[in-house]
Amino acid sequence: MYTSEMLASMKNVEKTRNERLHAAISRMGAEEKDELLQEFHPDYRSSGFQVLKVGPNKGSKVPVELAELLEGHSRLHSDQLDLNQVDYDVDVLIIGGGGAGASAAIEADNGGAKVLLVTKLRMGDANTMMAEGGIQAADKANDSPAQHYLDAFGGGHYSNKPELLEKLVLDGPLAIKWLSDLGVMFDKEQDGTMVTTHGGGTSRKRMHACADYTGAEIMRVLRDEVSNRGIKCIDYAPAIELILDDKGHIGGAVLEDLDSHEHLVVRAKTVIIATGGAGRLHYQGFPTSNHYGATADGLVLGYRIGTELIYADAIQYHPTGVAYPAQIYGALVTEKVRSLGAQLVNSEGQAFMHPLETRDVAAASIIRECTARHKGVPALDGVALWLDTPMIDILSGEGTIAKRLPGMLRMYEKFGIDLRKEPILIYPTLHYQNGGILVDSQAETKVPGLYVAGEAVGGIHGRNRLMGNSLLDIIVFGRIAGRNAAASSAKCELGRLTLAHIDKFEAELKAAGIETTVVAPKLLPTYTHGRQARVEK
Ligand code: MEZ
Repeated sequence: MYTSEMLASMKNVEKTRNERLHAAISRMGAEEKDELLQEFHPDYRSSGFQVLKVGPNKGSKVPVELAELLEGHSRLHSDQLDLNQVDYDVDVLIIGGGGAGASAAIEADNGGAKVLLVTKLRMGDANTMMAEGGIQAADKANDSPAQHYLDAFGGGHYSNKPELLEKLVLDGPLAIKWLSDLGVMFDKEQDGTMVTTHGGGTSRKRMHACADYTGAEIMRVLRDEVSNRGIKCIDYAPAIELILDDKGHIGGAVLEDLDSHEHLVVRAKTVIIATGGAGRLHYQGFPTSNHYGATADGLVLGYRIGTELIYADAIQYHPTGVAYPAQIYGALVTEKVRSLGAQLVNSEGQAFMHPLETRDVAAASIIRECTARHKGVPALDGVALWLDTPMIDILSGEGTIAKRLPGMLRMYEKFGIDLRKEPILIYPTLHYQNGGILVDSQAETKVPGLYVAGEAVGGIHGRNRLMGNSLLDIIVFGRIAGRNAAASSAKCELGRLTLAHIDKFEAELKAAGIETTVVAPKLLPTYTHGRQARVEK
């Protein structure tokens, strides 16, 4: 399956393996990391960013592709719909059907609220489903939430919002228990204790996993729970605009039925944005590990009604995306592969960094190796590095890959590559938006009644998230948002519904001299045939 050029380079990896098995690689110092990031991390490439001219973050830089959407036109005119003609009238509207949305729905239901969950694709089509390696929580005797806090704070370059990070780590053990009680089958030792491993930047083994399909297992259970409770869900119905009431409180959303093109008006006393990430915007041309619907919709909807973004210029490139073969280009190779012993190795068979540096540092280091140091292996249209997977079974015992990484093994087997015997080729892939909408510790934005949970939130992870803290935040903040939205809806009297903010935003665009044909949210990635493709089938 590998080309002759790749096979020649692979010989170097095999030649040095024995020596590398016993040689410890030291971690980089703080100064070295800073220099590396500034020179090689894509967040520092000025051509990838644009300064916003309108909205709450006017004057700040965000990725060019996101700026176009944030400064795009609404899909609606303010007077296009009669907002008295309400299709759904609910207490809590949840926009997004991933782990955060589902957790919020369960807690809002516990709170006695009338809940509606709407999703652009299908319930569970979300980055949650794609998460592989695990979920962090400090629930072992040698660990503590304080230790977890310090790790995440360091990994986030000390920029995490303290009140959000505190909630994350304190609620971590509870989140694992909640998921276990619902039926998530975490990996356990013979005696029933949880199997935990390290992730990049962790000082304790606190990654709980369900083999290498942790997110899929969590989503399976959450989706079942939402369905068993009879919570109303509508698929293929993305929100295309938020609605306010005449006092500036959130009032609901307009949905678009992707089959009929009809608009549906949802009157809601509270709204939770749980729309996930932006990988499908392919910042700076990077491939992505994200699901098909990850187009930053929630950020766009929130921005237009005045919610502020934080760290929208901090993007996570997962160090190990598939670089070969083409059929799975950009897909995630879980960090757990390195937690279990695989090393990153260049074309000459040299290990050039500690395998568990934080993700931003690891991605920048790989890019440096491939560009400035010219030690990449030609793969498809670019260059890549080796991830020496056969080291895992040598270091952790034969059968470890089959047991702990069955999904990864199967994915590569389809293309004739046995990662127990051969290394694999990787390169950074666009994985996560570290930033997002600013919320307080109750998951509420500055717009009363509007909450956010999951990847659409910014600030929890600072400028760089650690592995496994995203599966944790969707549970912790999904539950907080659901609980609070239910409680606040019980006290809410909505005023007259309006879409007047669309005119206000249009006026801002005009005053800033922005002339654009872009309409947002984008809903589906550029390379789609969209609705037509579905109809033609
Ligand atoms: O948190 C993540 O992004 C994660 C678990 C990814 C992975 O490498 O498996």
